[in-house]
Amino acid sequence: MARLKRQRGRRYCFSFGPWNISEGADPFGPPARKPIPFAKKLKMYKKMGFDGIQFHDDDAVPDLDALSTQAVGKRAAQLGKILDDEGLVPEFVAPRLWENPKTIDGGFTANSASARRYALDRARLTVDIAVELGTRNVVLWLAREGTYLREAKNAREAHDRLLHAINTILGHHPEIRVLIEPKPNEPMDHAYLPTIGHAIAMAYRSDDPTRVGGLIETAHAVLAGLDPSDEMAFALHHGKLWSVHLNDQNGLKYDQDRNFAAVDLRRAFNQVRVLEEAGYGQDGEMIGLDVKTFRTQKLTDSTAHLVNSKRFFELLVEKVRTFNRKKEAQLIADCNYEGLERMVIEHLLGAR
Ligand code: XUL
Ligand code: MN
Repeated sequence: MARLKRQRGRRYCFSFGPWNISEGADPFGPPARKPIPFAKKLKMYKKMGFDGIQFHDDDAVPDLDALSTQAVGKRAAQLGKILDDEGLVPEFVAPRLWENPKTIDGGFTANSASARRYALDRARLTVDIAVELGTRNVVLWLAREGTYLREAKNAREAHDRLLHAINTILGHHPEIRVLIEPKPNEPMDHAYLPTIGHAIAMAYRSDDPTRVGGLIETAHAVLAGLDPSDEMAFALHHGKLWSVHLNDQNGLKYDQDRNFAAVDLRRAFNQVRVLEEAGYGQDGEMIGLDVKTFRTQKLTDSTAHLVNSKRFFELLVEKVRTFNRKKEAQLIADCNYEGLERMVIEHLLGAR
């Protein structure tokens, strides 16, 4: 009972990365809006109701390839101070390994030894940045760790290399945690560690399984043909859901990063439900959003998708908390799944 009461009053903490306020470029056209400077974005977070901020390594320290390790550390420490002043919590840092010319065929799993060396160096630098900013979390979205064609890499060897990369990160700092963000495809035809099941299997093989977990993105689970709430439940079962990227996805096509709940309301309800029931957030986990606004959106309204996705989440928390659990239990006991389906849909539609 006490736990339920605590949950009722529980307030979620929301986060997003600066890349979620974007200029609207896509593979077929250049930017459609002027960029908003990073310093200005930082000032927008609190006003929009967000306390957490996510980073790629070069969001935190631009042009890091041109700087010495010491200079990178110094810049990261300066940013850490700015975040403190703004009252913002750094949630994670992720090495952006997919844009560098050295990693065009992958980083950790590249066939080229020098590309692999670069990827590991950059992962260690990401750890240094995370420590200076004040977060334990390093996220690995393994963008180009996969193949355009199946024969291009030795997949078994690639998994050895991924494990080595995870262990390298763990070994670089005793408190750092690795959060694997699985995605099955795009930009590659097939990515390694395409689902949370793969990620968690790898976590248990690592030098310190207690420091390897996952971040689940709604759209990525849908792209794998899986139900995001079941993927979350699987990670929660293992005590390994350490962050989420809530958004939505309209079927099996390019990664859309649509507003949370905007495509499939019921699927979103079930994600909120699984998080709420597990007490997600009570150990500092954040509700991260990885959403993109439409290319057509005007600059002045180009953050509405973040505020709206947060609102949709909060409205769904209310829907979860007001779902009649007694009636639900009775319908389940009676195997009356038609009744249960009607109850869910009526609840979501606000029918009386
Ligand atoms: C890519 C994706 C990334 C990661 C962070 O699909 O979701 O933005 O979340 O590197
Ligand atoms: Mn993401």
